[in-house]
Amino acid sequence: MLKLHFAPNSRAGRIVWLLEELQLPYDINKMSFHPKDLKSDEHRARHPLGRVPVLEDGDVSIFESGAIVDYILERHKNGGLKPAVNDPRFPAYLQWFHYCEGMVMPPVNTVVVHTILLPEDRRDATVLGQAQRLLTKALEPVDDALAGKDYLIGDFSGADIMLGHACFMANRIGSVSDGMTNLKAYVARIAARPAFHKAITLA
Ligand SMILES: N[C@@H](CCC(=O)N[C@@H](CS)C(=O)NCC(=O)O)C(=O)O
Repeated sequence: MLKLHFAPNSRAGRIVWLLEELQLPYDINKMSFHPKDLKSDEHRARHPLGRVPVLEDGDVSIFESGAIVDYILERHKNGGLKPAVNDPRFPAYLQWFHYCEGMVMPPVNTVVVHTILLPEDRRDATVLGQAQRLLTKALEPVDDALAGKDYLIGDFSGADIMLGHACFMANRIGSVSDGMTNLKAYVARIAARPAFHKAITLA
């Protein structure tokens, strides 16, 4: 049985979302988003930085949300929700899948740190402003790519599990402007998926 190490309001939601979309059975270890759980010796043995998500599957223990999504799709869904290597949509799939952690999440992290996580006297308005501008720039190509499409490569795929979740988070912190109409509609479309709703409301 797959076992997911989870904390609420985190990237672990991506894995719950995927498992729910695929209707795969899984166990869940719910931790609090707090150092007492995440930085415990027990959890550091699973993830050297004490982060989530971590997935266990028999003898396998794997971290990094993108790696986990790909692992599940390859080992447990026979490539479902992922185009085949010779499919014309494969390059776009890879691109948007990796654009999530590569380009969108770094400024999302900085915005969250300087608006929520740090105590007020340690927040830096200059750093925050830079991250917000960078995030807007990073989201513009996603808005463009979604013109005339419901999902990033047309059909719903693992790329949406990654980047769609990041876009939802970016919207939640107020970084998706009303002018990004394709992206706004995309976030609403994702939020309406029952599996996503289950993942995002899991506490
Ligand atoms: N690139 C990693 C990022 C993992 C990560 O930073 N997770 C956050 C939650 S979204 C975390 O565990 N933070 C706890 C901490 O930094 O103490 C992934 O995609 O899994």
